[in-house]
Amino acid sequence: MHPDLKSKVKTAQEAAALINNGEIIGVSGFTGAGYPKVIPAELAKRAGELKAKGEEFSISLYTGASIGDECDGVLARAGIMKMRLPYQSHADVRNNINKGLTEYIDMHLSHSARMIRMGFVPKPTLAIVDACDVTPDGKIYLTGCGGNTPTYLQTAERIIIELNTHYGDTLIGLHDVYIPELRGEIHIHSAGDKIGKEYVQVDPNKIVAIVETKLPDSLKPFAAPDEESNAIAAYILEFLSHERKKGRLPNDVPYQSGVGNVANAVLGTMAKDPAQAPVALYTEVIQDSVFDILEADKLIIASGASVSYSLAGQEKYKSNAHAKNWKSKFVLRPQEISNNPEVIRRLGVISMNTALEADIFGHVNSTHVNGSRMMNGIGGSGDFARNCLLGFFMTPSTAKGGKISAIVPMVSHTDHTEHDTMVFVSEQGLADLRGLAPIKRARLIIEKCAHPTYRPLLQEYLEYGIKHSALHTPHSLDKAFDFHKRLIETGSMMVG
Ligand code: 0RQ
Repeated sequence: MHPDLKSKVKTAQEAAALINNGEIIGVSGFTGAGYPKVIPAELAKRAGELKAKGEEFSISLYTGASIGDECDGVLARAGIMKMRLPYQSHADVRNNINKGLTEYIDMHLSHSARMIRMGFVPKPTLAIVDACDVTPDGKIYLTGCGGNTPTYLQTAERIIIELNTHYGDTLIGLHDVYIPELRGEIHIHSAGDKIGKEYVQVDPNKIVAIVETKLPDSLKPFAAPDEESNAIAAYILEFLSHERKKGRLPNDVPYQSGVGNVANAVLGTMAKDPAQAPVALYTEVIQDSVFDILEADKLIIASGASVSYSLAGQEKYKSNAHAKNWKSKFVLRPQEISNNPEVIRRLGVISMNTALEADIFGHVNSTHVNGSRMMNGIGGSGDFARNCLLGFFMTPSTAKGGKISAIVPMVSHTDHTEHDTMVFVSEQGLADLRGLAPIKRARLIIEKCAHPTYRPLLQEYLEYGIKHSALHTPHSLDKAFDFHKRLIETGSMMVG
């Protein structure tokens, strides 16, 4: 290591001692990839010691999206996370948010970096980033995520680097770091286009500490797809093939796929389908299912904001990165580019995201249980749903062993309005709502997507509305939340 950098090498404990009460910390990390892993635990320890002496200590935490337990979990359990943005999916963070201990700003993932650069929300005072390499003149090579890291590095006054050797040089060259001008055009015309640099350039004087690590991203392996996920995947693939036969869908449009087991199953099924042509991904999260597509020789390119691989997936990637030149198949971008409305619309992306609940008129709740309890956040689902060429919302028709219907009369919180949703899919079937007025949409979604147990109740609600309300969107406000009320009162949306 160059002497200028060597002089900045510190232990995690020494680095944590540089962090002050009230600091706004912008960390690298997106969907469990590329987040700091050793400094947060030392920070939690230090905060505990300060608090024991009666001193105040709390921080605000900005990320790309959800991050691992070593950062989100540790800081949440230490009770020092005063504020959090723009997306999380950790049980301890979620609990603190829902207890009112952490203020949460749930944002479209493409919005956050620009809002920070513009000063609409306060800039971070400190950036802590996981990096593969750093040079004396301030070139920082990121690990598994683009995220909001370039903006945090650009706007923070001080930088701490966790220099992580886990991925070796296998991620170097994947990044395309580009921060758009306010009114600048983004010259991406196909999923693999590169328009930026392989590194983030910073003023090296801002780097106050370098902490060496070799820890992997601690992502759990995906469960083997269950019957419901496989059924949803099959409906989507059949529909895509139907649309192509009708001449409504070009073969070469890229895919975005959300997080989780269902999304993973869709891509896995795609890889196994002999009729499936090679695919490009213009997505946010690249998950293990990409390996199925690669191994089936069907991956043109995977562009995303992160490579969120399980531990086994990380090893698989590393051993093939050079040996099979898998490096050439990936592009990692800042999330304001991976999720950019201009690019998503230009490329004509096919988008697939999971809904928590949807209503009969096509509105989607992705975030709030019973309209009030935060689950994870909107993430990138809105960036893609509004701007895609063809958009799917997928969900099993019931949750919690059948006690909750995913199709309800009126969503208890709206993340995606009827104007931003197109096709709904559950294990029961697929409803293509494009070009349909509300009553027709409602009939189709009840028939195709609702679970048979809840179909009569939903039909009853619709017919009551048709009798008693205006006939554009026949809601009955006195009954709209009966499903949710029953759930709160009895623990189930079922009657009796
Ligand atoms: O609860 O964990 O206690 O078993 O929600 O549900 O079915 O396992 O599905 O993991 O894909 O999560 C919408 C939350 C779905 C996720 C959501 C309960 C259910 C289970 C998880 P348990 P599943 P998933 C790309 C795009 C928003 C962001 C987004 C999400 C748990 O996909 O956060 O799309 N999406 N980003 O039992 C109460 C309901 C429920 C319910 C399911 N109606 N009421 N609980 N559950 N439906 C990624 C990024 O942007 C980074």
